[in-house]
Amino acid sequence: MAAWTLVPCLVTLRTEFNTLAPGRDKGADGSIGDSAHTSRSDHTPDEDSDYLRDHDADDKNEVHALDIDSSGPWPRPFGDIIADIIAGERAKWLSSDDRCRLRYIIFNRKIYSTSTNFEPRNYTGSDPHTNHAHFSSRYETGPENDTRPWGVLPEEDTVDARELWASAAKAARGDADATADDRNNRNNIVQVVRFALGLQVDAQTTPNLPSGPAGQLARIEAAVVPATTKKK
Ligand SMILES: [Ca+2]
Ligand SMILES: [Ca+2]
Ligand SMILES: [Ca+2]
Ligand SMILES: [Zn+2]
Repeated sequence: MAAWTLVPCLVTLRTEFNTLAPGRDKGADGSIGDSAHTSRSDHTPDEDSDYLRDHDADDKNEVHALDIDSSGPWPRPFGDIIADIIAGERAKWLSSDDRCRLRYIIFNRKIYSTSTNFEPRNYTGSDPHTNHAHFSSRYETGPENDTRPWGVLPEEDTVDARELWASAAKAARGDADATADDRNNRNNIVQVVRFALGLQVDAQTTPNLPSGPAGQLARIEAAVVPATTKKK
């Protein structure tokens, strides 16, 4: 059997490393190892190996290991990235309602494995794994195909409404340490509130406020719009 694929979870992991550092050195990267029928390495396509063939439930010829060159250059230390991956896998492994995807990681003379709840043990193999990290995945179909983020990439910025409001209030009060971001947040909130109340107004013009909902607008504006932007 010649054609083979890397299991989807490890494809996602590799993609995250590539996205984090598009120009990284890939000299020590690797997925497929040898295809000898006697090989027990996770780098060997499983259906090619007499030993691995029955490790999983399917007949897809899959590689269950990935090597990532450690040299980067990375935007943050490679060891920190590996530590984050280990922490994520450990949390899933110890959780009663989640499943980790890795059986073990080897990096920098240490091995972190499910058998020790991902606590480090000394790795004494001939290759100290300093120029690359090795990831071996599980053979169960669920974890093989689990392509949730690995945490290699920074999380998307999220907006906390309370933080946003506190920031806008800072600008509205004219606090000495209010920043340009605080003023932008204030202006954005004012625009959203005006839009929500159906008032088409120029930011530099004091609206001629009718009664009703506009009364609320007046109170909100009093709170968030500094006096300096109001026309006398
Ligand atoms: Ca199989
Ligand atoms: Ca499989
Ligand atoms: Ca397979
Ligand atoms: Zn390896």
